[in-house]
Amino acid sequence: MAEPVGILVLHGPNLNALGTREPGIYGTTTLDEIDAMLRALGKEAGVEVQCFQSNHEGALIDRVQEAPTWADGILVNPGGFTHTSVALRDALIAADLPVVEVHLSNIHAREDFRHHSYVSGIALGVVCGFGPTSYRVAFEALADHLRA
Ligand code: DHK
Repeated sequence: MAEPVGILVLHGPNLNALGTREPGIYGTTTLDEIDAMLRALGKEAGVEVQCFQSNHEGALIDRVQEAPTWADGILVNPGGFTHTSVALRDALIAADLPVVEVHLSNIHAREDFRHHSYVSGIALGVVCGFGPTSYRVAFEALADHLRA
């Protein structure tokens, strides 16, 4: 029988405020609702899912460093750290797990500073622009990759 698959879901700064934060851009779905959807998808697919949000770069990096002890892949919305964090990128490279980057909004249709991501170049793939559906598509793509 195949080994169970584990996916770490990481959410960066300000994503705890989903639901009320700039609803015209990020929608009204809360982070708890997104995490519940991902856990349900994981349950259906036999994938262990652990979700973690932090507003602190170091706390996110700590989780990435621990991930290889139990996870097979990482789904990450780094929030604003997408566009600033060499340190998070370095941690993801060192963890040596497949990474899928996800964003609710289409970062390429927004301000210029959001067009560059430190994560995209080391990611298996990127899904952005579809609100909570971005997470579902990204999760399924990562789970399929891990099962293949
Ligand atoms: C979330 C954020 O917090 C922003 O800083 C990014 C991303 C976009 C999102 O669309 O999920 O630029």
